[in-house]
Amino acid sequence: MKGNEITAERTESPKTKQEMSGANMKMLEGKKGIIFGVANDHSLAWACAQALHNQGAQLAFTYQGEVLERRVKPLAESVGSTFVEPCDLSKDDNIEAVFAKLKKHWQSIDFIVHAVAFANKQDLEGHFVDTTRDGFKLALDVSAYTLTAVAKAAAPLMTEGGSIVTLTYYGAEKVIPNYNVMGVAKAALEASVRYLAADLGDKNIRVNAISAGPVRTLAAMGIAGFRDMLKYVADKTPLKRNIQADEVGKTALYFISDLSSGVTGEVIHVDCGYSIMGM
Ligand code: IMJ
Repeated sequence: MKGNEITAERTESPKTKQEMSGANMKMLEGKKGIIFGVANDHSLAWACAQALHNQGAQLAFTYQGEVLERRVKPLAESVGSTFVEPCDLSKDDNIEAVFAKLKKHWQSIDFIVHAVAFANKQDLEGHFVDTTRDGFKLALDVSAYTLTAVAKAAAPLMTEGGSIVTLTYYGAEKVIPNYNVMGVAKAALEASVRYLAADLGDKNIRVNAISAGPVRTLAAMGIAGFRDMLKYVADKTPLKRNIQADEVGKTALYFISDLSSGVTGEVIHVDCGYSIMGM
């Protein structure tokens, strides 16, 4: 036996310096997960997808409606995804259906990226006090409850533990002009992260949120004065700039990889330090 081992060692090709150091070992090789909320190539969900794909993760995607289908399908294809399905997260049967298909496709999954929000346009201008009951319900349903809905559906598939990551914004903590009902929805989302983390911890499922600084995405397009907001924020941050989408992607990679194995229920700010400033 000893002799065989020595022979085997001799016949192995010599390892390069890079291989020896593990520098080309991918962090998410063999990991599988689903990404909700890609709208186009500027989406923070897409930045997460790219960061995870670069580390060897296999990705599934969903879209809502034909317009998004045409945008998401080519993006998904470009990262080798073979699972791209329609899903309206405001419908329980859609969520059930997509996780049933996912179970057939992969048996189990390791992670979820939830990057989904919606409020009526008229509720993102003017005064929060004018929010209607229906507008409030819609914003909280789509932007907050959907995290709990997907966590509940995904937990049985996360047989080896898992990581769930969602996106939030500083408007959950402090009043931001025009963010209005979305601020209340994000506050509910951040509290949901903590309650879900407590519930799912015994299955080794971790739940965390990334509070991203403002970025030019579809979700920010058409927001009155968004350009001015970007400049205002950049001037005030310690780093004197706005964040880039890939910085959110890299933080998602941290949360989904083993690097964050001891972290759950957390909201991390990826905002160039904006939120630490008092004046
Ligand atoms: C959105 C509104 C007001 C101020 C805002 C934003 N700031 C930022 C955003 C400063 C950064 C973007 N953001 C963090 C969001 O969560 C956006 C959510 C959103 C955007 C729209 C636009 C189109 C629409 N409904 C929306 N619902 C949610 O009809």
